Amino acid sequence: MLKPEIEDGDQGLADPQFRADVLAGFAQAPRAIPARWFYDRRGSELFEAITDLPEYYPTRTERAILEQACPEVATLAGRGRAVVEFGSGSSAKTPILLRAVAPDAYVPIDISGEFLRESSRALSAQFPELLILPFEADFMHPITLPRAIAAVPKLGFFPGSTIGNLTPLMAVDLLRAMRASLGQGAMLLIGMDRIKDEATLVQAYDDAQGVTAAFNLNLLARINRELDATIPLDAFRHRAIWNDDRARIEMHLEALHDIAFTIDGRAFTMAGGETVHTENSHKYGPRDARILLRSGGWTPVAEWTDPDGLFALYLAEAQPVRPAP
Ligand code: AVI
Repeated sequence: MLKPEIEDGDQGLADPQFRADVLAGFAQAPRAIPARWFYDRRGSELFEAITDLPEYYPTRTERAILEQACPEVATLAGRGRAVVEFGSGSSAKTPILLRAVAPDAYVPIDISGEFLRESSRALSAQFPELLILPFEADFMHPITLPRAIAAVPKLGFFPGSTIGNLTPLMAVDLLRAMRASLGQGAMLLIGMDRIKDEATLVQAYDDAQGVTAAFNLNLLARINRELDATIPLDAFRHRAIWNDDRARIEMHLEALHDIAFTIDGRAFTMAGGETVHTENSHKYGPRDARILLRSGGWTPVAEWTDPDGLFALYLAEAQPVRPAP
């Protein structure tokens, strides 16, 4: 992920990429660690808890939009497609789409094989007639989908506003990769969170129960556990800030006072007030979303929102590949 990567989260060999990202992230200015490292087992549990919070409107709002929109999606997409879900995770919203579209096949793609197999098993109990082809892959780059669906037109599914966790430049790269992976004639159903008043946005990422704070701080606990680090957790606080210029919520971990610690034997210091930037969650107005889709090689064909305009779902079709000029 972009999406939850389930790992032991215990001792044992740390992922070399995790070590490299953390060491580089603490050494650079401003300090920053990629958000994908939130999702060890504890982080994934905390994210699930976030999706149930009263302040975190995106999950329940998108679910309601899907319930209303999926019959129309089925009409617009037509029969005989294969649904390909990117970063399927627990496939929580998938049954709504599968029931409406009745696809020829369902291909959940996730970077975590264990998670993928677990959720595919659960889904096949619910849809015993459906051909389910779990596919373990990093979908940030174009991928070759299973041969069994080579001749079938695809309907990509990317719910959750996970696209918002990428910078616009990376989001365009991802949309282009999806178009390359899904091929000619493909369609894409994608959720994007909308720009709205600052208070609603900040509360969604800084809830009263402190679950999002625990999710953010768990990254430091994971670094201590897996990279033999000595970061004093109680010397940090969670911050959620609306960056209006970039139309995004930023999550940071702020040092409360001057501190010194080691990570994998390397010494670091931070001054009180300094932060580590841990996540971006970009929000898109209706025009922004359509421009983003077009830049990524997709033509919007329909969009749905909730009565309060909090969240939006877009159906788009792959722009045909034209020979130059
Ligand atoms: C996974 N992603 C879409 C969530 C979001 O809203 O950006 C991650 C999240 N971070 C804090 N709360 C939720």
